[in-house]
Amino acid sequence: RLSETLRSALNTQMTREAYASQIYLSYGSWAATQGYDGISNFLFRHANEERTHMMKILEYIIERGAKVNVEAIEAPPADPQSVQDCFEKTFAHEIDNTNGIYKIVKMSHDEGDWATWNFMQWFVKEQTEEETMVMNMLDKLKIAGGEKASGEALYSLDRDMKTTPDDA
Ligand code: OFO
Repeated sequence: RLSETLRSALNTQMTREAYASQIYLSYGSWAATQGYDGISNFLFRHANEERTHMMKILEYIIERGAKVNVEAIEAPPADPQSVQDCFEKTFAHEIDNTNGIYKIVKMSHDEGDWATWNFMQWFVKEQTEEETMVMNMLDKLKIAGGEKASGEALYSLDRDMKTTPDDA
């Protein structure tokens, strides 16, 4: 049976995934307002992916016969200042989320709850992919000129991101 400590940690992580979705929604809206439709489209698609992470944890808690508490979701941070700032903040957020995941992995290991430990391995892999995804976005932006990227370079980066797969 799921211990209360782990149930509560998983519940918190579930809410963090919902918060992640809000961040991507908010940054995606910002990007759309700035005219970056491709980046916006990418961020919106990713917001949906974060919701699926939230559901995955929610379903696991229920599957283990424990109670889910749907909590209030913190408001997303202020709008980014630039595309570079947007990608950097997204990266910092993913690192943060990875740390949250690792904490639960460690807790389940310490408790010898191997079902939860095993369940969390999917998230460990997913976080590596998400960090790589944002690093790739930052690399592409660097090639385009980073903070000094020309309108033309940003235009083609934006166009490319419309079709960039979520796990690219
Ligand atoms: Fe759910 O992985 Fe990003 O935050």
